[in-house]
Amino acid sequence: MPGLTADLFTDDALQQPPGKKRVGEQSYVLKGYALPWVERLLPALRQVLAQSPFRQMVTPGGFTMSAALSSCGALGWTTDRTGYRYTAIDPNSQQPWPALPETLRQLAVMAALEAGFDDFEPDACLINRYVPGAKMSLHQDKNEQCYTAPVVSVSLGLPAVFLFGGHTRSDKPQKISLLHGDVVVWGGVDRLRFHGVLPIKEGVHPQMGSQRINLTFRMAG
Ligand SMILES: O=C(O)CCC(=O)C(=O)O
Repeated sequence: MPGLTADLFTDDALQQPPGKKRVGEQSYVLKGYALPWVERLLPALRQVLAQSPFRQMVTPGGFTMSAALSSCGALGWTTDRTGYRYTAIDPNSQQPWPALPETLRQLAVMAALEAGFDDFEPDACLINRYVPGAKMSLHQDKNEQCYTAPVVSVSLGLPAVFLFGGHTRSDKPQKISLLHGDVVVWGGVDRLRFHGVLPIKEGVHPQMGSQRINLTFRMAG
């Protein structure tokens, strides 16, 4: 239904009111926060992806993740049959991951500050690409060396329903609607909350096409 898709993404729909919504004791959704950065961010992202293209990774349990992944920064997150971990080397290219572009770093630092976290210096940016149908199961981010720094997550492209759970897998998650340019920051007492993404619905975003890209910044080392 191409007509319907186009209607959903008129320019009006992109004019989201900026706002800060608290979704946990130390967790915020910053509506539209990344919109002013997008023009600078996309060329930087393209360069990163030319160096370390998206690939689908396999979990230790042998499942191929539906989201395709890449990374930039000193450390990149990877998974294979031997486990989840951060590495300094891209296992595909056997070269260091691309450097974290300054624009991306600045966006992450400013968003963290906006959510009340000073001194955020990300050394890892995981880049997830979701095509319609792709999802991310509920999980905790636990491969980082310490949990004092927040997680900063930037959404681009197709809308998503972000699941923001509690500290146990069985806690009923909040369903948070995320649009192009929204940023979620969680840290402090919320740092280890379970989170995930429901399957992405079919659609075409005017700037990003038929995909959702999520950038997740962390202090991993
Ligand atoms: O795509 C998202 O919004 C969340 C990504 C995520 O959960 C992760 O990378 O750990």
